[in-house]
Amino acid sequence: MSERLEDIAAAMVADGKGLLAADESSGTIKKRFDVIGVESTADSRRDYREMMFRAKEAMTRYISGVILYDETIRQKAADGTPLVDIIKATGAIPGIKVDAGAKPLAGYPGDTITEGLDGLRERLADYYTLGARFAKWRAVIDIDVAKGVPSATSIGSNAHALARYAALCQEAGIVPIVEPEVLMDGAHDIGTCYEISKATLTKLYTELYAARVVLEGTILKPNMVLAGKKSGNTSSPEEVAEKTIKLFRETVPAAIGGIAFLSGGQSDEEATANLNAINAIGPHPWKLTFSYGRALQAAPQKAWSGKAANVAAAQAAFAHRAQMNHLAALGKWQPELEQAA
Ligand code: 5MM
Repeated sequence: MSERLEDIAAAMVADGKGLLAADESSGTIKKRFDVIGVESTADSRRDYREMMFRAKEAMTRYISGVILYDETIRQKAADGTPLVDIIKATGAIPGIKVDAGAKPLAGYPGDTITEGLDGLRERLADYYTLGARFAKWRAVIDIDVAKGVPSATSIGSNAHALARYAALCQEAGIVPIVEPEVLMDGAHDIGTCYEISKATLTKLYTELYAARVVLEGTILKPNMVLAGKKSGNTSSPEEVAEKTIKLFRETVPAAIGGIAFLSGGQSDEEATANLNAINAIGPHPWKLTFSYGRALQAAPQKAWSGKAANVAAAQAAFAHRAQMNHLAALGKWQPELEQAA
């Protein structure tokens, strides 16, 4: 495969394909395993992820790349094959989460800043050797308007960190996924999500230009424009699509390599329906696909439940979700296809 950043980015958003976000840090994967009653150990995490990476239909047909966690990129399958080699054999590209998580922003209660820049140049060189050709850094922007969250300082600091990360990635021959996630956890309405997302993306691209990041060799991983979960309102896919595309047309340069959404706590089917509605009102200046964690993994996780006997059923559940999102990335999904399955 070509090693040019633009070509890697283009392959990540190839028609009808998207990314599997399997980069849960140890704390997050433990929470997921608690739900299915599985103890989180290095071996159980390996078995679970091996199950997905060996899901041939899902991986070869619908998945362009996998975002890994530091532990996983170094792990070997039960038979000794490096997990990275299993991913590569399916045609998917291995990627790596390189941020060190969102920490409280000093002086700004309720805001966070994502850490991980110190030593990043050296870590990227190591990850390149291990096979990673793209990376991910997630900034977290919460919304609590009454408390002045997010502050302009938080948006600015996170955008600046994303830009420094992105420049270091490109220096290392690695495509940066820039993920400024405006959380959907609050009680805000859809208009507030739109406004905060607009401020966030505007600042992000100002910083990326200033850092001399080559936009063609980047992927944006954004939230969709949605009402907050605690608002009690669910926006229709048509409204989500209309507002999300309006936002991107105003703030996201056409030059970038592509857009791969996070699911952010939407249900599996909601994340698929919204992606589909977004693509159905195209054509757009960018490819728009998925980079889902929870919305791709909830079903296979439940089907697997830590039992080797359930591997085939879990792989089938993963293939189904991946296929539904493949169709949504093409704007060809229909709700009836869910029932048919
Ligand atoms: C897979 O979830 C990632 C979790 O990261 P932490 O364990 O460090 O919290 C997360 O960054 C994820 O890649 C994106 O948020 C997209 O995942 P969702 O579940 O929102 O689609």
